[in-house]
Amino acid sequence: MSWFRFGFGKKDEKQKDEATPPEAQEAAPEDRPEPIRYTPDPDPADTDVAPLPALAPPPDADPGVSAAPEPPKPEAHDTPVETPVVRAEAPTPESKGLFARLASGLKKSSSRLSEAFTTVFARRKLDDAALEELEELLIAADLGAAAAARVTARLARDKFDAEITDADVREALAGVVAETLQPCEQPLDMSGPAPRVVLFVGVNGSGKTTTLGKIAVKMTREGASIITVAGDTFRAAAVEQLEIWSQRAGANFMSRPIGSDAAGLAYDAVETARREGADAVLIDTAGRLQNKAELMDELRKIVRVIRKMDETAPHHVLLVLDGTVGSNALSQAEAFLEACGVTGVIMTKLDGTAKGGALVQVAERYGLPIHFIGVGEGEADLQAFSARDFARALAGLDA
Ligand SMILES: Nc1nc2c(ncn2[C@@H]2O[C@H](COP(=O)(O)OP(=O)(O)OP(=O)(O)O)[C@@H](O)[C@H]2O)c(=O)[nH]1
Ligand SMILES: [Mg+2]
Repeated sequence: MSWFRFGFGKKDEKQKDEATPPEAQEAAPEDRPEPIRYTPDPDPADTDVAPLPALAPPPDADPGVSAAPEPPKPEAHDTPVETPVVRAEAPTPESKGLFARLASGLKKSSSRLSEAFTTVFARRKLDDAALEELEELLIAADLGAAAAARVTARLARDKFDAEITDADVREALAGVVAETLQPCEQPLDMSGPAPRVVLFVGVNGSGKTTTLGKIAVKMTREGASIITVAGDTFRAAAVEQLEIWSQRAGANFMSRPIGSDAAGLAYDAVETARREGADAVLIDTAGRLQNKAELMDELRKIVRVIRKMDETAPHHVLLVLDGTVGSNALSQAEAFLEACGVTGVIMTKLDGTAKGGALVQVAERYGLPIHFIGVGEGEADLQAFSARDFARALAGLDA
């Protein structure tokens, strides 16, 4: 079963109009994610960033810092470029295996809750004291005050003064969580004029590079031509890590020597992708704590510089959140949203965390699209986000 659906092989009327410079093209509204985006002012100080001549190597070439130059392929722009549409599939019976994976991943979260439910509701009617205790418990499980209050309100409405079971609480919890997350369940839409530019941001170690690698693998398997960009120019190991993922994916890979300007590399990559007719550019960035102003400024610069090449880009700014950090995810979302206009969220490490409930708080406060969740380190461990599955797994219920 494919995790993504690409629209290859069909002419898309939203494709690039060759008569219009890409800079002047407007993405159709439906091509854009939710309009939760920060629009930095153009900064003339950045005009010194010059396009560099590096070219993407062919997919089967050994990816490297300076790929052997290839002649440009103007024909890629003369004929309609097939547009990839990366969408999550609707949950089907075949996705049961995936649910089992998520459920076992979220077991720590769900068993923490279920132990608590058992304690609170053993031999007890649903009275005010029990409701209060339950609410505290849900808050402690990183669900946030608002969602916790809705769960208890629902139980109070349906079951007040009655004997209630564990299952009643779980169903109420799953229902509220699914409703909260439902509007955020959105596929990563890669339709629109190529190349689509995707920036991966987040704090140190949240899973950016791994997630980018997983997505690159899925996309290239569906036939997309991808350029991966080692925008973490601080650490050699980070460059190497992405290069390995890119080889695995058969994606073109671009990097620059350690210490180089990440924004310049990003600009170069977008220019290369346009020249080469690549479908998408996936740009990794260095991890940065959300309270480090200088580093957050570097992200702003990357976005500004990319916009000089294509004012509609980056088309997605994906915030990669580590599912084990709990409520700290909120301040991360706030800071990255302000700095670089996050358009969507991916939560990783949901395999084995007791803090998975934090996703509910992020959804509640910021309403950002949630595209995927990470449930392991391997390339298959990336799931299209399903609000219902997440909610049921969190509540310890079957699919
Ligand atoms: N269990 C688990 N581990 C993950 C997941 N995603 C990433 N990891 C691991 O988390 C660690 C950090 O992942 P990276 O992809 O290097 O994180 P990063 O955000 O790029 O890190 P920096 O570049 O240092 O900021 C690695 O060991 C990954 O294998 C996941 O969904 N589940
Ligand atoms: Mg990294």
